[in-house]
Amino acid sequence: MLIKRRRGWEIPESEATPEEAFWNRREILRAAGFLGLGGLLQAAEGASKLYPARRNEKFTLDRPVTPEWAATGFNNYYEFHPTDKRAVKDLTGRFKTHPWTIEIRGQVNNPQKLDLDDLLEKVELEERLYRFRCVEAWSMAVPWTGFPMRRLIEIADPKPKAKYVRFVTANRPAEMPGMRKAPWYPWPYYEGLRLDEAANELTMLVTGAYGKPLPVQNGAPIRLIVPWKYGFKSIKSIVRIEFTAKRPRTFWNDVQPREYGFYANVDPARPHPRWSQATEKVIPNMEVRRTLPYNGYGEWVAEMYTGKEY
Ligand SMILES: Nc1nc2c(c(=O)[nH]1)N[C@H]1C(S)=C(S)[C@@H](COP(=O)(O)O)O[C@H]1N2
Ligand SMILES: [Mo]
Repeated sequence: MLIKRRRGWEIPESEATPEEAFWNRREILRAAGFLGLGGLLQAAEGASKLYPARRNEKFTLDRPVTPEWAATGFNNYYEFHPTDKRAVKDLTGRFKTHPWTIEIRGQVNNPQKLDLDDLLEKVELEERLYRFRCVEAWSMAVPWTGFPMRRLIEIADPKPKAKYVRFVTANRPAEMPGMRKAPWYPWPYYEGLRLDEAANELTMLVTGAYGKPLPVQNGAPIRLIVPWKYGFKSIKSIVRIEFTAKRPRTFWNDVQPREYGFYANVDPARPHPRWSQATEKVIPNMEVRRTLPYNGYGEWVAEMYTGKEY
């Protein structure tokens, strides 16, 4: 799948798996000038053992799962295209997701640079069905594969001073054409959560969707998913996670402070300055549904808030 997505080639998995075939193929293709394919094959081989992961049945939906073609073909990812959601998936071909390192730093006892393959051996992946609500009033429902952010917090072991977590996206203009198209944005994309929000049972670090490795357009190789908040909090392709004493700045709050707050909890009663948030259009058919407070996750998260956070 990874190969097909990245290169548009058809190589059945059975051909990529056996050790001998793998090395032969790699050498042949290298000789032909396809540098880096070995890494892709290795990534695909490792990934085939991780996906699909066991579904956690605790998280159920009140609506159908969004068709995969829609969730992977309609994306907000400004680094690839700042305006055309349908164009994003076709602009991802240069983006290298393997190998991948995540830097953990700040107010922690275990600052480190973590190789993603090593991290995925330490944690247990599971699948969860979550609703996903963009601040632009569209929504979807996706089977994400990942692990609770809480596991990463345990690995980092925050000091008492740590009160917030800051996340930063990859900064690779040569591989992310939207960054060059829209140089006025304060790249790289950055987001933040309060530490208790990051440790909430719902908060996931996601590496897969639809039982497969995450496509680049959805945030490969690793993104955040915070299902009770507007989608822009769910930052993609994370390279740095920093634990801080002070509340970090966030990308959309810096760009449009009047329109996007730090908390961004889904709230049908608080309109966006330019549109209502009372309803949402469900992709791909765009049927209208009522938006739920905390996107329907109040039972898990409402107790963290006074109701005045925005
Ligand atoms: N780095 C980065 N992360 C991002 C964005 C982005 O432009 N860049 N867009 C956000 C927004 S506005 C939404 S709605 C979701 C979209 O996720 P999806 O493409 O998987 O639906 O990603 C969020 N994470
Ligand atoms: Mo969004």
